[in-house]
Amino acid sequence: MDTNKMDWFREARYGMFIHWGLYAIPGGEWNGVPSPFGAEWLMRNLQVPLADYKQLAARFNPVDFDARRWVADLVGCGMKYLVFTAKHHDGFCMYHSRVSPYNIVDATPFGRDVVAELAEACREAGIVFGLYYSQFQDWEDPDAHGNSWDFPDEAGKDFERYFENKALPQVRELLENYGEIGVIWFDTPYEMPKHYCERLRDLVRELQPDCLINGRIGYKLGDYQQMGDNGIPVTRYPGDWETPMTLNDTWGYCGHDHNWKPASTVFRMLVDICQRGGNFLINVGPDARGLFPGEGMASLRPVGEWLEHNGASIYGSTPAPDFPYQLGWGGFTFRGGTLYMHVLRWPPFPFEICVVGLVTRVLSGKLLHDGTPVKVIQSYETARDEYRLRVQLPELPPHPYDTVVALELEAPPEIHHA
Ligand code: JFZ
Repeated sequence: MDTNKMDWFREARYGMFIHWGLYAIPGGEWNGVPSPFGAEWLMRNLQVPLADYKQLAARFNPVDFDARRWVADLVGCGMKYLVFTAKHHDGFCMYHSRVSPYNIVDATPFGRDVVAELAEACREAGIVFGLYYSQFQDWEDPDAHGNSWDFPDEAGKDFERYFENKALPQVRELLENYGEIGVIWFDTPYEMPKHYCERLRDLVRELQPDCLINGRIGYKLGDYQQMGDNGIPVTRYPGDWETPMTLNDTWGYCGHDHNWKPASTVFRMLVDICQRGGNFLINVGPDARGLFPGEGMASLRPVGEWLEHNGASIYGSTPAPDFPYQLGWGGFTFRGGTLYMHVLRWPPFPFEICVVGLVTRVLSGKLLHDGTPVKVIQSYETARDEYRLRVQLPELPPHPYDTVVALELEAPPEIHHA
């Protein structure tokens, strides 16, 4: 892939996904019945009649929505890009669409263009702005995929009509009316015929050639590989890729889902993903007032504080070479001649980590966050044909979740498998 186009993506490594729409109002429950799986799937999971679901629009008035505060929170959490749901599967648009009146400006008392306000707030903050668009599923449209309860006559559906009258013109207006878009994040292409996916790809290339297309456009037409939801590769994974991750167990706001991932898990996932060469896109589902769930943010804020002094080990990082052994203490990332050890599990007395296999000479070692020198001893054991690196750490971990040791190397890291 064209390196200029991917540069911001590879530098960012860490982004915020935001799922926000009419589904934030029911918050995962309809007439007292909880929706299985994602709260944003409530309409389909509980087969809510479109006529009933649409009435949510008249109630949507998120008086606490403040785009600049959202973006300030995102920046404070150390993220470098935002992907926001312009239209999810329910077909409701969180921007002023001229294609469909089923949108936040024309159909709600709120009447403001959330995508426009977020685009501006991201521009002001230097954050890359991306848009999620559900191109195949649209439960408001009689010809799109997905609403089999209001529109049961599958044979009578004319996908071409939906594509020409809604999906394609909406992708066009998103790319024409909101400035520079960093990524168009398509989703659930399912059985969408390839030629439609190619037309979407061509439209993005025509209107904003530098806008990335994620893997869920289908048929490998995207600029990077999209992992399955919450899918982290078990080993280093080639090329550019991104893991989308829920913070609890749902993308849209769900009032009864308190299964928040603790900060320790977010740290581990960030290291796991970056050490294998990917981007981490973690989700926040704001409530119907436009507020981020405080419980979830409590897991994200410590990562942002940590990144202020350890960001060099994440932003722009690349995978370290594969070591021959699983690293029980954490993992390595690499950038610009420095190998970063992410120590997630502090060693017991004598507080030393031994790594086997690094041939390259280490010129110096230090704690990344404050520069405290760290003693490094390297040796080669002939009989076992083993290169051993011993890193001697302080008794107590300076950080509760991830202490980073920066090892300046004499040359690019060479690994030896005995
Ligand atoms: C899709 C959406 O249905 C969901 O609501 C959310 O927006 C998520 C980010 O994307 O869900 C998926 C899509 C693909 C997979 C799993 C869930 N997958 O490939 O495993």
